[in-house]
Amino acid sequence: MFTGSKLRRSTAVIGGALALALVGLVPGTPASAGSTPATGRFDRLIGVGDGETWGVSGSAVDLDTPTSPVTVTTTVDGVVIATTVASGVRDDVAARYPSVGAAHGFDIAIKIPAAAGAHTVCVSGTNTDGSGATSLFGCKIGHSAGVAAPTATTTATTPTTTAATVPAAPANRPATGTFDRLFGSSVAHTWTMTGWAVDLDTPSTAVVVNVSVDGVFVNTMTASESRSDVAARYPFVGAAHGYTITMPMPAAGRHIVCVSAVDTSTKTGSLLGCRQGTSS
Ligand SMILES: [Ca+2]
Ligand SMILES: [Ca+2]
Repeated sequence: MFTGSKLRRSTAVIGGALALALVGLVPGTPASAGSTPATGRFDRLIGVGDGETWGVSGSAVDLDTPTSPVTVTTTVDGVVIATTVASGVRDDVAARYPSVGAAHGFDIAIKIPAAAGAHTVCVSGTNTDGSGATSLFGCKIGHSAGVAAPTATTTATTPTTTAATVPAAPANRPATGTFDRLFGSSVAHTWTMTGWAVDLDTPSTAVVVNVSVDGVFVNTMTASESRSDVAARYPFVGAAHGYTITMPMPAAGRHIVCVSAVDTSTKTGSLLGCRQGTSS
């Protein structure tokens, strides 16, 4: 059986426009002691105004141990950059879930990546049962303006003559797209991912999309299926950019499925989204 969770969509952050599945803080009765994963929310990714740091905030709880704080890990572009304990006061959490109390918030500052462009910030929480199992709370995209080039302070001694103006090469645009749905078939015992992907630098070329489950690469395909809705919305790219990927259902339990699209020139991947599903 499959119970995909997409309880809330978050749009953008700091100029970003990627929507990702977030897992809501949902109270429930654990099937057995220690079996419930940590759950929580990645509420905000914001520039704090100093131009050097982003604020990352949300809440986390493990319903097996509702009064113990959950350890929360923040990654930027897949690299762990902060681990913190979610024990800050969140009166709204206590008001909504009196049994867990208020001490479940996190609000940290991370250094803005030096490289200009979009960066994917993800937050996950660790199960308090000691297994080390983590749950993805959500991902958001932040845009870095980059580290400014040093200002020239030397005085010009020998002015260059007739410096040729060489037009800068157009900046590469990373592949982009969506991860629309994750659904399962208990009959075929499969999971299916759908969405679309395109590289705007080469809009008539189908791009490669990669699928990972729990961080491990599992599948790849070329996104070339017809998606009339994509063509309607982005006439300049056409329709042939959809993907439908079906794979064997993973082992019983909760899993995080992520899809990325590969840039046609740089061959680097852009995260299109992550979704959680539970197989049995
Ligand atoms: Ca637990
Ligand atoms: Ca490109």
